[in-house]
Amino acid sequence: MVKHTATSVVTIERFIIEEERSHPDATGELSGVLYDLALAAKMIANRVRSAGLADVLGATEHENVQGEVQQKLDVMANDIIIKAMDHGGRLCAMASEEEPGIIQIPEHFKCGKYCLMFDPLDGSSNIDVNVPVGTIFSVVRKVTRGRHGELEDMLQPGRRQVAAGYVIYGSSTMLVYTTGQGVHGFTLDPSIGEFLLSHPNIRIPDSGRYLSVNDSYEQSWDDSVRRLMRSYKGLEGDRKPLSSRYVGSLVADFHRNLLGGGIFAYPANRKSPRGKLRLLYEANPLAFIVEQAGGAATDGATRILDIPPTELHQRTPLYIGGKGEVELATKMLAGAGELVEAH
Ligand code: AFP
Repeated sequence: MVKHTATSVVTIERFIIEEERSHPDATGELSGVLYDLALAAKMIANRVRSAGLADVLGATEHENVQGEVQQKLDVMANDIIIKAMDHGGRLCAMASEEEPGIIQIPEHFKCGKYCLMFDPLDGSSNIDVNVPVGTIFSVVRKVTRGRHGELEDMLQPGRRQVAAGYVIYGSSTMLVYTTGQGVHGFTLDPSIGEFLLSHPNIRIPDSGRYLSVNDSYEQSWDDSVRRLMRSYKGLEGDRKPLSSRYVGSLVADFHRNLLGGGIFAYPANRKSPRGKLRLLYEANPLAFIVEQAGGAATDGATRILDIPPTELHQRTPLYIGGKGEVELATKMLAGAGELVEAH
């Protein structure tokens, strides 16, 4: 691998190729998937950036000047990813949080050995108020034998992911990914249209700083969850209190805690007994990333990456962040009862 110095410019393409070279048996297919995703991210970033100008906010049935029906930004992001990924010959199927079933590769394109699962624009209810949103993705290897990908290929436990990442459309656009060799972050340089390596080998700090949870659900949490949150806040036990930060955009909350330390929690509650977040499109990819960065993720009873998925849009409670904070969740929620155990 080339030694990267403070002054060397490392594009995401160069980085992916160098990572591929360290695997003598790699065919380049996974590199191609990642590179196509980076391209889709640039296209989405472009739309998100001009959201206020291009009249693409919110739902609309209006036609634009080209006579095309204007779409909501999350539908646009979904279409951009599908169109960027369906023809490369590397994927055998996709699944999106925006679509009810598996997205097949059109017959006239070659099928490959990978499946892609993604949340095209997470936190999209925040777009109208200019709060960061993100794209999350997960790649697994096909396990069935036919040409097309099947449900069985998608429903693999998260520990079988071969790559996962997210893009945050914030004050700058960043793409963060892992292929199981650490977590690396790239910042989009808009002047040259390239993602450049800006955060090599991200490690989540050992001592947490932030607690990200939507406190307004407190009244419908289980008692054990309430006690856990009081411990994080230093109101019970002898822990130093964490600082509360909650954007309500998972990628933004996760990214801040990955760099600054702490925990993001979306517990089960009485209204959502399985939590809100999706196992395949949100919890699994972020769990792979956090573990690669030295952190952990659990649903309160089981390591996220060990949960056997049973359906595409399955939800799960999520506690994700630094090892110490997640261990405390596991300890305090152990045997906590049906709200937590129901995943
Ligand atoms: P939207 O895509 O509807 O904005 O939901 C975002 C999200 O899935 C995730 O990004 C947040 O962490 C979570 O929901 C926030 O949910 P609450 O509003 O219930 O706290």
